[in-house]
Amino acid sequence: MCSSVVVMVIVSVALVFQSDVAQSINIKPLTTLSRKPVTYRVGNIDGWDKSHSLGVWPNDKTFYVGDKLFFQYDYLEHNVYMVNEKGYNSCKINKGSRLWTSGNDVITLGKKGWHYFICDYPGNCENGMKIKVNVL
Ligand SMILES: [Cu+2]
Repeated sequence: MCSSVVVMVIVSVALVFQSDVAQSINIKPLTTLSRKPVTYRVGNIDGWDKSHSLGVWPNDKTFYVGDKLFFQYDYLEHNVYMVNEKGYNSCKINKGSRLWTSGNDVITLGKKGWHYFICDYPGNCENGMKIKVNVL
């Protein structure tokens, strides 16, 4: 008699505890964008420059919508065009591409998918002054 009451109490306590744990797990689902936007300095210490191997610069990074690319460069020798894939591969400006020229350009990655950037000063893109980043 007495022992069955004790068992019931233990079972009830266990059930309450269990439902608390289940609720706390369900409160906050994980999302892919679980961090604040990040601003990346393109080319790290070298900046946006043809002396740097820019092609591999994005490889160890994960870009999300809202992140920014900071292009720093000598505006008398370089610029930044956002082009399409064909423009990236051919190093030629396509219709609808966008241009930045300040030497201190912060460009927001506003949507998912591939983004392509090149410098269109003669020979620069052909020598590796271009990057492509995939935005998640
Ligand atoms: Cu250039």
